[in-house]
Amino acid sequence: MSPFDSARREQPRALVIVPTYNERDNLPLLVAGLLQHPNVRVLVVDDNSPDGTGAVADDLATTHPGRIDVMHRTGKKGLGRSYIDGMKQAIREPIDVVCQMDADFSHDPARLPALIAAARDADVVLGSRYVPGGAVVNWPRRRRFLSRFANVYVRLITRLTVRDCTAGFRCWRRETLATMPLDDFVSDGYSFLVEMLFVAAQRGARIAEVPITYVERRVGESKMSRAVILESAITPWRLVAHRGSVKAR
Ligand SMILES: Nc1nc2c(ncn2[C@@H]2O[C@H](COP(=O)(O)OP(=O)(O)O)[C@@H](O)[C@H]2O)c(=O)[nH]1
Ligand SMILES: [Mg+2]
Repeated sequence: MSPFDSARREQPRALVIVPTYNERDNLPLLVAGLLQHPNVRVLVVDDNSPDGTGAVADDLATTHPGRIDVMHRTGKKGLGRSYIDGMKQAIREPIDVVCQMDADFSHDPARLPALIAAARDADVVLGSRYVPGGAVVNWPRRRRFLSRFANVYVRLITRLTVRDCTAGFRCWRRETLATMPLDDFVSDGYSFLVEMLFVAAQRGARIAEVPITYVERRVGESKMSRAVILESAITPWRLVAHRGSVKAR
């Protein structure tokens, strides 16, 4: 065995969950970027995208046997449910860390190793826009403001101390994720991300942030909606109201 082989083996084994809805043009490039890294596998969770992303994912799975899995769901049931279903499968796999990221290149696959490396000393790692070195590119002023405001709002109400509570690029130690009450999460979208982080913090998880540059998608459409924003406004209050039950679980 060459030293190179053993170095490869020492890299943590990662499974990256990528939820997709109409990401046909983005997915092949994203997968190519992710598979550059050793010991990385991908789980695509597709909500029966009308644009045929599911079939594109199946083709990728055939081209890269053992490295891509595809979970087909029956319709658009939301980002939160997709992540939960993906995570339930992921925690049963022989891996060290479970990562989550968007399919639209807002999260650069080249940053994945930095998140995985930080999980050596943390239970959850966030790819953060709002720590020194982090940045947002191509967001209109309104979207920038909304995200900044959301973070101040969430931090004030929940007392979370991380800078980017709505970060969607994350890496979990598998054991940490396995102890999370996945069936109890009820929210979707950004709220889901905040809810998971809140519960992890309540349970004493060590949370780290590594800087990322978040780039707004160039291809396809955002699924951000008014309902998503409304849910995000209510969720922090709901979380603190039920704080006790979270801890006890
Ligand atoms: N499976 C699944 N994926 C979704 C759903 N909604 C959004 N996504 C995916 O979640 C990621 C983030 O969504 P996006 O629309 O870019 O939201 P934004 O970045 O907040 O504007 C992308 O990979 C989407 O394809 C959904 O209902 N189901
Ligand atoms: Mg996006």
